[in-house]
Amino acid sequence: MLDPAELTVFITGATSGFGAAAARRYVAEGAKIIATGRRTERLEALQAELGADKCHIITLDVQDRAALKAAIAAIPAPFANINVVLANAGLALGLQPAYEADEDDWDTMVATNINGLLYTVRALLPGMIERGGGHVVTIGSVAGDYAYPGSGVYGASKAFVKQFALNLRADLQGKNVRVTNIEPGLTETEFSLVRFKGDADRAGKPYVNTVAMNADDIAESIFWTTILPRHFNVNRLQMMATTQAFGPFNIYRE
Ligand code: NDP
Ligand code: 8X3
Repeated sequence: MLDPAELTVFITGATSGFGAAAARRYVAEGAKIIATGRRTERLEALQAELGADKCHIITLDVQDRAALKAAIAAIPAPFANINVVLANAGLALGLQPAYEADEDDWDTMVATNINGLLYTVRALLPGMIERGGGHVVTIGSVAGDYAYPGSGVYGASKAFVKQFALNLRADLQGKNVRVTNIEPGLTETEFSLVRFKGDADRAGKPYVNTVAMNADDIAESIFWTTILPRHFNVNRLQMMATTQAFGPFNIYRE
């Protein structure tokens, strides 16, 4: 296993959910992290909790390619040797069928889940290759593997992430950079609150009378893939709550 103390992890979406849980997990094991997201107060609270020697923070919207590049160029020396990128920032908006969906929601999901992830990975990969290797972890979803009504552009964006991660593997052969796409199912975070735009009643429904996964479960899986011996690459890791499974194919009848 790799020594986590040798890892410097750049995390997008560290203000909540998987990203915040991963930040805590890595620092608990001795790694350094660069925590990013749009909500500065949350980043500051995370840094106060984890310590400025272990947690550098950058207020960042992944949709802003120029800002992302400038922020990465300005990372202070103790945090500059990034060898893990956790491209986690993302969101679902709405659950309407495609013929009723809000096109602005589509734009935001594409700009964040696809473009933001691409900008993040593109900006950080050359440095990792130059320094001799590293690991890109992308956050996909079961929604990128299976269709469900209302998944629409969200699920399609996660299918994009999955294929991009696999294509990266092909490009990075011989560069000592690993790539893993993590594909979780139902996990209780702020995801649903964001999807339903702050409607807490609606957002809580997916988690009622069942047991979902939690952010620490996913952080543990992310962490595990990145400390495996260097010769070993987990390409894709799909996980669900034990309570979640598959429905039958659905046949419409008049
Ligand atoms: P949360 O809503 O709890 O966290 C999402 C994070 O993404 C926040 O830190 C948010 O930070 C950040 N983010 C959103 N938009 C931007 C942006 N434009 N720029 C920078 N950061 C942004 O949800 P999760 O932790 O659950 O989601 C994390 C990832 O996991 C997402 O990609 C999601 O699609 C995926 N996922 C979630 C599942 C679930 O059931 N929870 C299952 C499968 C995948 P801020 O608002 O401060 O910018
Ligand atoms: C989030 C999981 O099933 O809500 O990616 O789309 S799901």
